[in-house]
Amino acid sequence: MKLSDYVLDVLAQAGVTHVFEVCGGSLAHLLDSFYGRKDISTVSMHHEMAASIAAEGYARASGRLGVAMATSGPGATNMITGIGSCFFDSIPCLFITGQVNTYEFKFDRPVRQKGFQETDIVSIVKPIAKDAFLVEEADKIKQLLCQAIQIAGSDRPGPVLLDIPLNIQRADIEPGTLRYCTINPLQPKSPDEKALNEVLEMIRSSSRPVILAGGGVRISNSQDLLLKFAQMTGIPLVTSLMGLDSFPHDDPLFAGMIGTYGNRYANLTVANSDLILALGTRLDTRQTGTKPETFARGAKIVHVDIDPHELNSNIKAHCLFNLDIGSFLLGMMKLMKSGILADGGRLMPWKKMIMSYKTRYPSFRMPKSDAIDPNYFMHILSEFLPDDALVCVDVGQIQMWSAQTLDIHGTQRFLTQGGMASMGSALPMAIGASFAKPDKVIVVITGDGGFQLNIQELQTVYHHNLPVKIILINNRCYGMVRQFQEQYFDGRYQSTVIGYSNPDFRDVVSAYKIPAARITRNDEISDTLAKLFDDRNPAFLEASINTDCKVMPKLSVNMPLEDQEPHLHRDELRSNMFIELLPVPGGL
Ligand SMILES: Cc1ncc(C[n+]2csc(CCOP(=O)(O)OP(=O)(O)O)c2C)c(N)n1
Repeated sequence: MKLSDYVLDVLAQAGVTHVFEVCGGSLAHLLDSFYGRKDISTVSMHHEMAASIAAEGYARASGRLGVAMATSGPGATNMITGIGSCFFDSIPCLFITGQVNTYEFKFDRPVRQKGFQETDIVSIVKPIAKDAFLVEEADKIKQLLCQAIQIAGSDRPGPVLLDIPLNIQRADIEPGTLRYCTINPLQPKSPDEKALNEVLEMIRSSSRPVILAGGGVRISNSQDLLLKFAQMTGIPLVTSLMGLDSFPHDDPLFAGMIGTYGNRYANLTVANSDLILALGTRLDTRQTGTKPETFARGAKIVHVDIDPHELNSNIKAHCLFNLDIGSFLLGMMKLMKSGILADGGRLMPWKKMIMSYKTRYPSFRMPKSDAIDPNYFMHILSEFLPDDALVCVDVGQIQMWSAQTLDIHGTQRFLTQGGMASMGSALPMAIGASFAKPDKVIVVITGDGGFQLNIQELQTVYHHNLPVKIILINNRCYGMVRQFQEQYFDGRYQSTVIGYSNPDFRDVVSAYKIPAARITRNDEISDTLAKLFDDRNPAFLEASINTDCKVMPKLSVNMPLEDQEPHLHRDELRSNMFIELLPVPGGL
């Protein structure tokens, strides 16, 4: 059979239903193999960056392998952003690039290029992929394909790239006789019972414990176990940005998102804890503050991560588990069967304190003027979001306003890029998510800057009539960088306001035949959102806000997690603390 047909057979067997691509000569045979197939189809995008991120969105939304394809040269290099994002955020994706015929390769010759668009994509992506292979011989396809799929999904997931030259794509193969590789996926390690018992002891003797849930919880599909564990132990829980949708926000144990732009109540909770169970989180400086030694100074830390290199990397923990989160939680719950952890009210004072943080420092306040307040907008949006909506969030201030205030509950998801944090990622991510979960309403939250990076994908939304609701928060600038310039560059808004402009988005969106509305006042939010979610058709809403809106609270460089801007009066901050304040604000 033709090798390109075989590739699609294997992908379909692996559960892949859609492949996101932009066509090109070097992809010709692979694309031709889709013709007439019912079990697997293409989604033709309008930029390979968007195709790569759509595959990422498909994988994030479904937990299944995401696949994108692009032609050699510019097609391949345009996919780098999505590949890197999957690497940093541990998303299982396979990227297939077409390549010039092997007999057109330059190999070791000291020329820059031989075949048209010949580009060594394998070497280019190796530092940001779990692995990358060039299929040089047809009879290796079975082995390499199976290896690529397994590597992408196993252990700590991530992207793998397969570069398939044209003459290999069209080769005739006999799959039954091909070499096959047997990779033994890492057997889940069983937790060391003695170490788990130590953790139990630590929990029992702790009076201010907190669980910190990261992206690893969802990646290991452990969100249900986590809920059970939290409820069994009664331990309050905060999340990182990546872990935001790993726990229902309407559960009384939920205490917000921590970090530079985290909720003040979440940061205070972590700062004052005496025990942190950090699950599937890197504890990077956006979570801990730039001086890790100031982070949760009074706490013992138990750190669980599937990747041994992440343990003791930024923060030194007291107890380390190189484990899948599910194995850790199951191990703990097995020990707890004997009922030793019944909370019995011991944690009540701690929970009351967390409640008082929440009441005093809420994630939004009632606006005092007509102008749309972005946190208030997110609060109202939560009321209208369907219980199973998938929210895809772009990068910038809008990412932080959404994360601070949206109430994620039910089977809602919050999908956003953490490590790569590429502007323009939300719309293609929503397209991928929509194909993975066709029965769900997908919501895009984007800024005016980010929207323009992949605005062409409105055509993909229109073409497939996807139930994608796009919400654009328009501050007419690159707000996140502008805020930075206001703080650190005396308000010199070079390239964020100066030199920046955007079009009338309603006109642009209408040209793609998607209905578009615009609001400017808080009192318009509810009615417009009600209309937006009235049906399952694509729709667009622009909410215009003031250019100088800021994301607050914010943790500045060198400051300890509890001391965000706007700074609390010293006495007020002290009244919130169980542990000693640092002598000078931010200084050590
Ligand atoms: C591809 C890319 N280029 C540049 C950046 C740097 N960057 C981060 S946030 C941001 C501003 C985003 O502006 P906008 O989309 O309007 O959202 P806002 O911050 O105003 O809410 C920029 C330029 C980035 N993250 N990604």
